[in-house]
Parts: sequence; structure tokens; C-alpha cells
Amino acid sequence: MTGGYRLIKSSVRLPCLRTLFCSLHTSVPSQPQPCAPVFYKAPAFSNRTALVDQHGRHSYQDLYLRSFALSTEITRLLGNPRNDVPPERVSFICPNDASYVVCQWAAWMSGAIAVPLYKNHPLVELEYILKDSRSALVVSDATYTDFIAPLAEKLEIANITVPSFAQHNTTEGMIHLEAQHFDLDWKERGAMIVYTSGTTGRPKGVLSTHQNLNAMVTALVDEWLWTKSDRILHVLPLHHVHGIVNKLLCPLWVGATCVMLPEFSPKEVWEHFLSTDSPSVNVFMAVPTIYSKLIDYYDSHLTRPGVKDFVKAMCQQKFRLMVSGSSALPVPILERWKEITGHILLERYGMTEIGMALTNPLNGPRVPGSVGNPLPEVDVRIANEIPQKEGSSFTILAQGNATGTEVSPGFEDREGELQVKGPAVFREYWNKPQETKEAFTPDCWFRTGDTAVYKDNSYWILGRTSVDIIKSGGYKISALEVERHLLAHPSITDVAVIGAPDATWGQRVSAIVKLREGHKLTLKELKDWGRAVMASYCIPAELIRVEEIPRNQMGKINKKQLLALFYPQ
Ligand code: MLC
Ligand code: AMP
Repeated sequence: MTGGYRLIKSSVRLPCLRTLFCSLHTSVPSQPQPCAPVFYKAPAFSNRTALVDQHGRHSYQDLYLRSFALSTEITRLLGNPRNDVPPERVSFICPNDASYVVCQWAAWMSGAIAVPLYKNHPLVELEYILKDSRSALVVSDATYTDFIAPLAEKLEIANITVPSFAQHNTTEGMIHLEAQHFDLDWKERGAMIVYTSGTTGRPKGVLSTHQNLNAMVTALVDEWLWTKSDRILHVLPLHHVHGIVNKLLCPLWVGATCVMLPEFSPKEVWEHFLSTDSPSVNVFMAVPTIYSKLIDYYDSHLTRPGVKDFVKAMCQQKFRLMVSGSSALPVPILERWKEITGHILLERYGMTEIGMALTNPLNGPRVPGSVGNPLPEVDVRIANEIPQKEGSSFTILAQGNATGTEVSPGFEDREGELQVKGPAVFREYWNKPQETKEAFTPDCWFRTGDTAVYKDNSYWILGRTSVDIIKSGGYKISALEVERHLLAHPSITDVAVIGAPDATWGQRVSAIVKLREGHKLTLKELKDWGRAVMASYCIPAELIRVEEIPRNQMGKINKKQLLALFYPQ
């Protein structure tokens, strides 16, 4: 027994801990198998700082040992993984701190598929995810045990608590654990399920394999030249690829440091930007709404004479890279950010199902409003569907990869659907073979549902093909899903949800509703009611009450017309 844990049996081929951490001189193969998960790299980074959070500093060794200890608990409950048995799903709910990494790594060390839950989701949403993913286990940080345990019990899912970093602050004594080695085929093995909204049905679980994650991470590491001297400030939620892959797995892959805030706060971000402490953060990534909120904070707090120059000097001196993505970066935000910090934001384009696909260059001109060109190993094309009786065929307008793009003669500057191929493209929507099939063309290109054009040597995203997908604050929201919730409200008889244009949020969720006879409903009442059933970012930010929602003869709502009617441009 050591440190409260007893190793029953380790389940994966782990480097021997005694050898790794008792002697810093031991040389360890950094990646013994192709596509092995990120924790394989940790021993090589040993005592370097992997994460700084609200509890302090955590070395790679700390994270590895804590994860290893938790994984022994997981395999005790679930059994040892085997290549011939599909992996179990392990859901986990944590604050944004080191416990998240420990849960993620422990799930992988146990050969399981990690399913990150969002701490601010209401219980009904978490219940849907636990059921849909058929999770065998929920791991919770102590902070969330009281919240999640009754649900786990109701669903008859095992629940274990990861010791909180606030309570236990030592990993000493755990280095005598030994691993019993197993061989797992990591490449094809499911690694992570992230839930994403679509135009139909409930949210779908996007299953990425370890090969997919490996491809997502290495493309960004190579393209944006991540090194172990980097230090990124992490402020994003950890249930989407932007926060998970770009801001967490990339730094951990190369031995860099991730400074993680419990949540986004403009004040704290500016404090980090302007701090004279060393080492300082030198990489930042966020969604456009965050840059907009940082600009607002700057305008109200940092514009005194002398302070402006200090802000610009600090940002220029400290940062090597500032990235924007997850929704279109309005050019006025890009320009204002440049004025304030001297940095031209690097805009890139990605999606849960594919990781990142297009990026402006690290070195070289960044074109405002464009998302640049394909990342290494990514093939993209812009295509138009020609519906046919059996299947569809596509007219290819442009096709390219990291080495260049060719436009089909006669189709210059023509827009179409962006489609993607490559090793980062997900394997399947969990347990949804039909939806998975429909997401790909017959020749296996993933259909993003985004409209794009290739011009002036760059790709440009023009918007979604479907009006029923809303992007607000970088979150993808299904209008139909919000309508489904609102129709359950006792005062609402009919509803149409649309994405109203918004300078700060990209779009805001606007609900056009018809109320029952004699009923009244304010926006505040709707928001208060919504908190129990929807994530905060799905709750309408605007409520428009109408006598009747306009429909055509077929009974259908034309949302483009509604948008033009209520939000004339
Ligand atoms: C929300 N509010 C709005 C609004 N949206 N008000 C007006 N207009 C809108 N459009 C209201 C809320 O109802 C709430 O009101 C208040 O604003 C605060 O909302 P919040 O959601 O609590 O905001 P905040 O905590 O400040 O968070 C903002 C944020 C967050 C930008 C930090 O949205 C965020 O973390 N976004 C990142 C999402 C992300 O990571 N996406 C990546 C997906 S992956 P009240 O009354 O309740 O106070 C992906 C692939 C890729 O896309 O390419 O990366
Ligand atoms: P998600 O499904 O949450 O992963 O969000 C992916 C979607 O975000 C894409 O399909 C795009 O619609 C949008 N997106 C991501 N990056 C950009 C960008 N730089 N510009 C415009 N849209 C973007």
C-alpha cells in the first residue's frame, strides 16, 4: 500500500514507474507505439511543470503518478482492457484544474474512452450523455461528488471520487508502484467522445480514436512550432476540442506548461498578460467573444495615459502567438486587438469531428477574414452536391492540402460546402451508424456543413449551410434542440429559434414565441426556467412575443425570412 492506493494490476503497457521517476538519468522511449496517448510522453518531462492551477504547480511526474493511481482504481472496477474487447466509457466531471488531466489520463491508462462532462451542464443534460455513451463509470472530483452521485446511483453507474488537489498535495510514496505490461493497439482504439449538436435529433457523441487525437495534436505542434519553453494561458471549457486539444493536449505533448484558470475572467487574463513575473505566459488562444470581452475590459480599465503603452509593450514582448477560432473572427475585433496589443490574431478553422483543418500562417501574412490554408496531412475540397436518385455526386470547385490548392477551371471564386479528409477525421458518431454514414460523401469526405470559398490564395468561411446551427460565444447550438426544450414550457405553444447577428457573441439565441392565451412570460422568467434544462449558452438571450409565427402553406417556418423580419441588416 502506498499513498492510499494499492496497485492490483495495471492494464496497459506503461513505462515502469520505479525506473522512470527514481532516476532522472534513465532514458525512456518517448513514444513506444505509434499513436500512444500523451501520458507516454510524461516520464520524459519528469519534474518540468505541466500545469499551474488554482492549487499550485503540478509536474509531469505528479500528473502521471496520480493518473496511474486512479487508473488502478478504474481497472479494479472495470477489469483490464484487451484488444479484442471494445473499450469501456469513463465519464468524468471536474473543475478546470489538474484533476481534469488526471481523470483523462487515468481513463486512457485504463484503456477506456474518456467522456468529459461539463460541470455547468444541468443534470438532465448529463443524464443524457451518461446514458447515450453507456458509461460504465463516472469519476468526479470531490467538488462534484454530491452533485453527480445521486444521478450515477439512479442510472446504476459506478462512481468514484478523485482525491481533490485541494485536499491532497503530495504524490510522494507512490513511486513504488510497478506496472504489469499489456499491449494495446492504441491507433485504432477509441480515445474520447465529445458531444456536439447537429441539425437533427439530440447531441451526438463524436468518437475520436487515439490516432485521430495524435494527428490533431501533431499537426498543430508542427505548424505552430510548439516547444517545451511555451507557456499557454488556458481559459476555455474542457468539453470541446478547442479547450481539450489545442490548449491542453498540445502543450502536454511537448513538455510545455499550461496555466489554467478555473474559468474565463477578463480581469485575471489581463493580470496574466501584464504580470512581470517570470516565467510568463507566451501563448494565448480563445474564441472571438473572449477577445471582444477583453477589449471591453481594456476600454473601461486600461486606457489611462502610460498604461496603454505598457499594455502594448508587455503583450509584444511576452507573446509569440495569439490565436482565434471556433467561430468567425470579425475584422473590427482583429483590428482593435492589433491596435491594443500589437498582435495580429492568427485565425484558424476547425470542428469537433476533424480537429483543426485550416490555419493562417505562423510566419507570413495573415489575411483578415480568411482562415488560411490546410494544416499538414489535411485534405480539403469545396464541392457542390448534385442530388441524384441513388446517392449524390459532387462538383468539385477546388481541392487542396498543405502544399497548395487547385481551383477547377471555370469555378473560380465559387462557393460550396467545405469537405475534409485526413487522419484527424473522427471515426463515428457514437452508436449512430446512419448519422455517421450521412456525414460522409460516398468517397469518404467529411461534410462540414460550412460554406466556403477559395480566393486570393486562401480559404474563407462564409457561414453554415443550415440556419438551424447557431454559434454563440464559440458554442455550437442546435436551434431545433432549443425549440424542443422551449415547447415544454407551460406558457409556450409555438416557437422558432433563430441566431441573431451579434457583435460580441457572433450570434445570439433569439426565441420567437407564441404564448398560451392569458399567459405572460418575461425574458428573466424564461432564463430562470431554462437553467434547469439547458446549458447556459443555449438559453435564449432574447425573447420576442408574437401573435402568430409566420408559416408557409406547407406549415413550415422560413427562418431566413424571420431573420430578415426581426433583424433587418
Ligand atoms: C449569453 N448571454 C448573452 C448572449 N449569450 N447575452 C446577450 N447576447 C448573447 N448572445 C448572456 C447569458 O444569458 C448570461 O446572462 C450572460 O450573458 C453570461 O453568459 P455566460 O454564458 O455565462 O457567459 P460567460 O461565462 O462570460 O462566458 C462567455 C465565454 C463562454 C465566451 C467565456 O461562452 C465560453 O467559454 N465560450 C467558449 C466555447 C468554446 O470553447 N467553444 C469551442 C467549441 S470547439 P445571465 O442573465 O445568465 O447573466 C469548436 C471547434 C473549433 O468550435 O474550431 O475550435
Ligand atoms: P463545433 O461543432 O462546436 O466543433 O464547431 C465547429 C464549427 O465552428 C465549424 O463547423 C464552423 O462553423 C465554426 N468555426 C470554427 N472555426 C471557425 C472560423 N475560424 N471561422 C468561422 N467559423 C468557424
